[in-house]
Amino acid sequence: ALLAPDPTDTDRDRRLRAAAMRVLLANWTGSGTVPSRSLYPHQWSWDSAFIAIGLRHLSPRRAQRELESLLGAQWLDGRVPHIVFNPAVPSHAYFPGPGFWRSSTAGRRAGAPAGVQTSGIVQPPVHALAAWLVHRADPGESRRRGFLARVLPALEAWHRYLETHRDLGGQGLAAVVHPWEPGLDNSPCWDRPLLRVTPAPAGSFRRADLVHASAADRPTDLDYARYVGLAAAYRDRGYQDHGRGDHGHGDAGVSGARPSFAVEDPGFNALLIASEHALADIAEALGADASAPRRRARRLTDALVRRLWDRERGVFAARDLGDGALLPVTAVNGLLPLIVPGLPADVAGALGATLAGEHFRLGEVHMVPSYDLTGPQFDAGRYWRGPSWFNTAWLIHRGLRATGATEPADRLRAGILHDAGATGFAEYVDPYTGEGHGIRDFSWTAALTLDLLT
Ligand code: 2M8
Repeated sequence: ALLAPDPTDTDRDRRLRAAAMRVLLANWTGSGTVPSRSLYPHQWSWDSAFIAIGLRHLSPRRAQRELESLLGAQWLDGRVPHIVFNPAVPSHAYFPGPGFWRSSTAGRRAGAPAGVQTSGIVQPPVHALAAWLVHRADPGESRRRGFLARVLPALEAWHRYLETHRDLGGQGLAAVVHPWEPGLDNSPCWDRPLLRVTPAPAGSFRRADLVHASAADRPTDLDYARYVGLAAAYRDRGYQDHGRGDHGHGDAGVSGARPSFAVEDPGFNALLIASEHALADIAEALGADASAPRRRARRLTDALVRRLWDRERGVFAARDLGDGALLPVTAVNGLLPLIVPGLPADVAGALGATLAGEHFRLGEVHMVPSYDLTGPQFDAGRYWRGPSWFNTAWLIHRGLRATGATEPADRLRAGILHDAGATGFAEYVDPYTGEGHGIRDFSWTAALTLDLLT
């Protein structure tokens, strides 16, 4: 009964909608939205995309500006940075801040903007999908502001960056070079590839997150030492990649040719594919030729299935480019290809079965756990090592709905709304108890709740 949809619960929905709007209004800074006033006081890349998807129901114009302000910090090589720093926020409020990334100097060769400070890594490309959904919320307002025409070139350049510079495996998929890039920071997926990364010396940096969240809910100090060591090495290489699009390969003065962490992630690539389809929809809406993005989406889908589908386990897996092996870890990123339009029917069917099986237990636990409930690393409260998150649940809900799996989609929707309301828009929840973890009034939780209510 816990997760059963209740169509009569309209009062609850009204209150929840108003509360979600209040969170989005409070976290709006004038040109974008912070994920959280306390823990994440800057603009984050994939957060902004999810936030825009909710904000479109509150203010289509604000939703457009959310995406425009993020894309305004794009680098000349096409990358959209994972954080755009707000200069008004004190430097001790978040680590690693602008003084660590030094984008405008260390990122000069890659074309980092001069007028704004950003990080140098990326996050999943949900932006074209978000732009398309924002347009559809109010096509008149979108056309008046020339929204699609304005964002299309930036989105094209962003996808081109990922499909060339980041094709580190040479097989047509985008690789991530830091565990922060797929957005599932401390997922057990990255434990093995991270063993090759030299941790930054203890005491060489100072975490800011533990001021706002419990240590048991966050990555460990050793995780952080590796995150910092890896990011510093990328920065010291001038944020140069060595994929198909890079001419700087082997240049004098650029040390450490290959990243020590390089992984093809199924979630990241699934979102890229969904966004290529959205780019095609955007091109069609502008009366332009949509065949190139559709072709790219098909090629990426073939590569995704060929490279990352683990038929035996019935789930997608990340591929470690360090040794070329498929990582034997079952986690929520392996389910995200459910959102890929035109996924082979047997693959989609197997994913649905996995979702319902012992590893994720859809309908029996709260939302969708971030990691295998039966896995040896499972931890119900620690960040991406078990807790259920609202953005991944929203994506899986969307995939289920699109593939006609109405009954599980309805249950998941009801579960998301219940958990959002019961926890005050928590960042993540314990899949067994539903207890909120991390911070509250978290923006994408509020935004995606609002989207499901509309
Ligand atoms: C978390 O990651 C940041 C680093 O990017 C952090 O821990 O400081 C992740 O949950 C990530 O997916 C999310 O985008 C970010 C902001 O909400 O927080």
